[in-house]
Amino acid sequence: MPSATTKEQLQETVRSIIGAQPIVDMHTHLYAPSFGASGDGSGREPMLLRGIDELLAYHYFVDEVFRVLGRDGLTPDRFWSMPLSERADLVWKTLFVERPPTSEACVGLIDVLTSLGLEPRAATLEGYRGWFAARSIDSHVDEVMRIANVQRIVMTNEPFSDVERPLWLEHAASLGDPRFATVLRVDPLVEEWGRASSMLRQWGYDATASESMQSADQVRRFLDDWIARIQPEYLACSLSPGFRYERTTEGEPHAAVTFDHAIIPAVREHGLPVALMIGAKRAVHPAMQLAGDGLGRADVDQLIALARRYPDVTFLVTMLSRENQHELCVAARKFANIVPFGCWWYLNTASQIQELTTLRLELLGTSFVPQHSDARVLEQLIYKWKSSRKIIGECLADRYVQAIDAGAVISEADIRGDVARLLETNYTGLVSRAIS
Ligand code: HDL
Ligand code: ZN
Repeated sequence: MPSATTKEQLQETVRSIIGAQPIVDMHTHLYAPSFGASGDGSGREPMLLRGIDELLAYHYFVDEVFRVLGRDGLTPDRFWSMPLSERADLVWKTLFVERPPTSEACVGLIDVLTSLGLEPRAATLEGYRGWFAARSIDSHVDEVMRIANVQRIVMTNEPFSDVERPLWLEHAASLGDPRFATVLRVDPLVEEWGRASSMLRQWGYDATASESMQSADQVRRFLDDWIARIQPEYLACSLSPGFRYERTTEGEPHAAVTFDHAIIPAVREHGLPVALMIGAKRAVHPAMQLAGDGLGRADVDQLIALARRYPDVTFLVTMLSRENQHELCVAARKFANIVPFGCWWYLNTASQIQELTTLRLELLGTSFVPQHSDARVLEQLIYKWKSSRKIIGECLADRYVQAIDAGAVISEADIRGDVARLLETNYTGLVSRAIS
């Protein structure tokens, strides 16, 4: 067993190396300021959310404020009838003034405030509002990325969004920002074909409501058009727990037609990975809006069927159910084109990041992407990455202690190589073709 000092020295070395490693954050809901930002005075609906009101309006806090007030008269209708500032005031009072922060999101917000040099226990939000309002957007983005040590923010770009689509159709040339990368997110094509086919027809793609091969050709044309328009690093699709790719007794699932005859041919031609985000049960409580999504355990055999059929396509995969994680790791051991990524959403908590990262290191070595922030509000990058770096570093150091105990010799260069793989090149190596 390495001596205590060796173990402490090793942990400190990992902490220092992982802290210095610039992050490529491969999945966020952040946008370049050119898309329109909170408080930019444009009057447009902001895409880049920032500042104290948006931080407190985060849908994680919606769930949590209803945990406290939901049985004492607060209803979704009443909550959503409030303006943003009133919702933020209610969250602050309920979750931060009347009780200490304990949840992941609450502790994270405190970390954001203190990391920005702000006193974390003000009675009201006025002081914070003034501070954020005084920050110029572009330099604030730079400052937050510097504090979080994030070198590139990968967006989630949605052609089926009525807010985002017009920006691309009318202002594509002005949207580019070297700090941000694009992703083509196409959930409706696979899981909401009725809505998707109707929108496709409005846009001039001859897609019929029935899930026919002819529609697949039109979906392929749609994908080619948007890949050319936004130059994505990968194509992404979130899938419900009931996602089926394999043929059933009722015939071939729609998802199979769309994957086999549109999505896979498109990503093959453009050299893109596909990110599958599996297990979100949308709108289990619709009145909660974005806070209304739940989760369910998915069938990993459906993913395996895709990976087995398309060994030349890389599937970046994150699953939302904790119960799917071990199966996903074993599937990734069988199929090198399955690359697990991130501790997604309800798994992005200290205990789950620790459990998932240890499981993945034990079964996959360093051949996965341990984390993405999923940040929706700019300043969340600070707490999400500070927490994840700490835990991923601790898990990695524990593996090194086991290896040294077995007789391995591990150098600083070895550690730097592993950390760069985990936090940068395992992802950038997959998308380099897309961004060359
Ligand atoms: O579908 C997704 O990309 C999820 O991350 C959802 O956006 C979810 O609402 C979320 O923000 N999770 O962190
Ligand atoms: Zn997300």
